[in-house]
Parts: sequence; structure tokens; C-alpha cells
Amino acid sequence: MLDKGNEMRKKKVFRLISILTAAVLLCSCGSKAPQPPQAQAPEQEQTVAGAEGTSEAAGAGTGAADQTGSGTSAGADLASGDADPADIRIGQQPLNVPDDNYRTYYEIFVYSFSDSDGDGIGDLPGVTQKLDYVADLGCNGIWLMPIMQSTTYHKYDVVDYMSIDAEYGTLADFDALIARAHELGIRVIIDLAINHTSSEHPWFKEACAYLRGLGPEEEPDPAVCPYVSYYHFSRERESSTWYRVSGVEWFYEGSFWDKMPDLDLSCEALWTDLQEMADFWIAEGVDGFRMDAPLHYEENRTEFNANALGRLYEYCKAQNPDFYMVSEVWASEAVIADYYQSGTPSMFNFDAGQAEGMLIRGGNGKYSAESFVKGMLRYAADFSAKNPYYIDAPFLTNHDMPRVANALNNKPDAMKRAAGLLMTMSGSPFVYYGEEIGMKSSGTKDENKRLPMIWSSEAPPAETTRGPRDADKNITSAFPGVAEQLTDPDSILNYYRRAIRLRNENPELARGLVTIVEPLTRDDQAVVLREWKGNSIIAVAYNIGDEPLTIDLAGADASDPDVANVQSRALYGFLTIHPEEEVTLEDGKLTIPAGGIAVLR
Ligand SMILES: [Ca+2]
Ligand SMILES: [Ca+2]
Repeated sequence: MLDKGNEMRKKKVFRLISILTAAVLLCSCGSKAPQPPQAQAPEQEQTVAGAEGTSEAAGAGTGAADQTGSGTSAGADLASGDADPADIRIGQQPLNVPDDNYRTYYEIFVYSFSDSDGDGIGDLPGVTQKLDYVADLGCNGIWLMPIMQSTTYHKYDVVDYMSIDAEYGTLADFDALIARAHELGIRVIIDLAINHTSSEHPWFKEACAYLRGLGPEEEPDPAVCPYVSYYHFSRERESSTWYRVSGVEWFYEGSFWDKMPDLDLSCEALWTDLQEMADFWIAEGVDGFRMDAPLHYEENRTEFNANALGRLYEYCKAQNPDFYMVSEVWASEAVIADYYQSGTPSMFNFDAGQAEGMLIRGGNGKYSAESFVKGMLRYAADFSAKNPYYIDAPFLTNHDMPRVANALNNKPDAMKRAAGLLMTMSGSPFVYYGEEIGMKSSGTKDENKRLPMIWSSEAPPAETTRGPRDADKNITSAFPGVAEQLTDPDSILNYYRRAIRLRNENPELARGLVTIVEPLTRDDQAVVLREWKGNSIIAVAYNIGDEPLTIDLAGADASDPDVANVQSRALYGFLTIHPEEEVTLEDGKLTIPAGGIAVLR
């Protein structure tokens, strides 16, 4: 969540005697990796070929039956501005958006997004007002960064797990947000930080008060104060990230910050509270959790941490079989894969994302098309080996890293390419607010990565927020705001709309198994088959290069079954960097402009 790179430390943690009992209990159920969830495969079944099951999806309504290419997009209300001249290339084919957990998510930092009451702080009614914008973008999920009562602008230090922070509004505001989101077919997941609480959380304050009252030789008794077992307390300072309880010779762990004491997830009594919290949000209509910092639940204890994720997920799924969970395991691909043993659906793909990942490097021409599709294949192999029902969660950047505009030096074509690759990845891609208009960040300070959403650059409208207080001033975006970009067919924003539209026309992009068509794949050119449920297949052709590319499909060796498969298909849709560019398929020759992507069905 905040700064990473904590020194791994856990050596001999001098635990309270009572905790040992709880730990033994947890170990007894946590000694084997949880089984993959059983409900997700059937979940796909219900969405396949009928019109039913699609009606709740964002703007869906045409279902998989509409693969005739007629172009009469009955469900085109998802892109509500279809008549707008800016929408060239939007709505070429009918929408086909199954109502499942494969979604296109939009990450919202509420504080900086949209202000409804003029105090300069983004809030929940502000988000609700902008849900039409999110739906128009083509997204059918939102991730709200922390919304619970907190002491900071970022709100990752929770004071009350069953509340809305007063700066953001009320529970009634949240109910209205959920209702409108669900009306639009948008699912809502919320950030959940359970590695730590705020030092102002009543649990922590009560525990500290209790410890202060103990004599020097007296051991704490959880029967008297249960909250002493909710955290890691010790009479010794275990490491540099342990802090002294004021007024007494006791110490606690605060792996991120002294104001964020770490919870002890081996404490059974704590789980009672966590389950009550889950009940509360599920009753509120929340569709899933974005789990903050599970790597740090216990440092270097992957199995313990994965079991904790799995335990909460199974509890939530028992109440809502569609419940979703995506976790922040900011680590190597191998470690991310290990966390899939939790049986929870999604891990953010930190390997494909960030400035050094294949998506942004692909946008910059520093990653070949061939390497990109091999990367897709590798993720599928590594993640499915640990959880066959995994849903990859790729992204370009998030609130903890420099924005895409910085990584790609404000080069709009490169930014579009990176987004285009993202939107053909398997799983549920996440877009960080402002990325779709090329917003900038600055340096390493977190506040500078979370600047106010630019709704219009000409005359900032009332909903414009003032952003984090400690953000640097005068960080200016190289691109105009939403209002201006919507009217420019060639804008980054309209590229995102076209890219997500292509995804929403072709469910195989999210869900289809990847096969690389080897004879047609080299360097900047790649062709893959995406097979969904054994019968629905598309071919996707990439030109990551800087020059137009012609792939001679007809001239390729048809004795290769994959090649023959591609040859049997017609051009169904495409995505080009600029709206006036076209992909053509004539006399068996597929011509793709620089940075273009073609879909054949
Ligand atoms: Ca406000
Ligand atoms: Ca921890």
C-alpha cells in the first residue's frame, strides 16, 4: 500500500502466551493449501450462449448469439455517446458482456476524483455522479480505494471497519452509489486493509491502555482485554519497525508506519470481528474486496498469508457465490503465483504492469509482439498451475507508482499502445483513474501520484477536487481534461473507449485460452487464437511495430492447424492508434497499421 521494501525481520517473536493457543488453532486448519473454489467454473457456464445471464452486464443485452457482425448494436447504451462523431470505431459490433467476474475495472481514489459539495474533497456522491462516465468508458467494475473512517487523506489506516469516512459522506451516500452502480451493471469492490489498523482504532487504544495498567511482571490476560491479542505486542523491541507503547515498556509492530499497528491474523477473536465486518459490507451490496498488502500479514510467510486471504474469501463466498477478491501481492511472478494457492480469484499482475513490465515496455516499442504473447502464455501456465480458476488482474500503473504518462514521456501513441495491449490481456484489467486522459504524476511522493481528476482543463468544473494537501503544486498534465478529450476522436480517452469496446465485443479476450500461432508470429508481429469454452474462438493479430504490417494469411502453410484456423476467419473488429486508420483483410492479406490490433472471428 504505501512504501514497500520493508526489511524482512520476523525472528523470534515473543508472543503473548494466549496467542500461542490461537496460533495452534489456526495452524491446524491452515496446514494445507486451500482447494480452488468450486463455484467459479459453473459461473462461466451460465453466461455463455444465451441471452440470459447477460442482461445485467454493463450495457449488455445482445448476448453471444449476436455474432453476425450486423453492427446493429442493440446494447450500445454502454457507449452512450454512440452518435457522437468522436466515436468513430466505437460500436462496430454488438456488445457481448457476460455477467461474471471477468470485468474491466476502474480504480478510484475518492479523495481526488469528484467533489459533490464544494469542500474540495472528493466524496461518494461525487463518484455516483460520475458513474455514467465510467460506464461510458466501458468499465463495468470500480475499485474504491479506502472509504472507511480514518485519520489520513489516503485512509489506509482504518479507525472503524464498519463506517464511511465523514469526508466521503455517509452510509446513505454509499447505498446510493451501490444502487446506481448496479443499475449500470457496474460491480463495486472496496479496499480492505487488514494488515494493520490505525493507532486511533479503539481496539489498539484499549489494548494500550490495558498494557499501561499492568505491573512490570504482570502478563496480559486476553480474558480481561481481548484486544491485546489482536496486535503484535512484546516487551522487547523486535526490530526497527517496532514502536514503544507510550508510557510503558511494551512494544508493537508497525511495519508501514508507527500510526499503523500491525494486526495479528492468527488471533481467532479478531476473526470474529473480521467476519462481522464482511457481513456488514456484503449486506451493503459490496461485490468484492481489494486486499491491501497481504505480503505483509506475516513477513515471509506465504502460506499463512494465502490462508488468511482464502479464509476471508471462503467466508464471503458462502454468502455471495459471486463475491470477488483481488489482492495486492507486489512481488515477482513466482510469488504472485504462490498466492494463487489461496484459492482466491485474482492477484494484481505486478509483473506485467509498472514501468518495467511488458505492457508499458510494449507501448514504448521495447518489447516485441512475440515476447508479449509468450508472456501471456507464461502467466496462464504459472497462475493456472496454482489455481485453475484464477482471473489475472493486469494493469499499467496504480496509486503507488509513477503514472503511465511519466513512464512513457507523455508520448500519446505509446500510451495508447500500452492500453491496447492491456485490453487484450486475459482476466480483469484495471485502469487507474486519470490514466485514460494521460494525467501526470511527479517524483516518488505518494500524493503526487493521486492528483485531482481533470474533468475539464478549460474551466475546471465544480466537481474538481483540490487533491492531497501535501501534493506538489503546478504538476501539469500534457493532455486536456475529460470534456475536451471526449470531443477529440484522436484523444487518449477515445482510444481507451475504443479499446474497451473491442474487449466488450469479444468476451474471448478476457476468458479465452491463448494459443500462439507460431508460423505467423515473429518480432513485432504476433497472432494468437483465443479459445473460450472449447467452441468460441477468435484470432487476434498484433502489430507492435512502427510501420504498417501485412500478414499473408492465405500464403501461410495451411497444413498447420492453427494457421488453418486463422485462415477460416473473417475480420470482425480492430483497434488502431488513430481513428482514421484501418485494418483490412483482402485476398487473404491482413494489413495492420503501426500499433494496431485486429480481431478475426
Ligand atoms: Ca466533498
Ligand atoms: Ca503484518
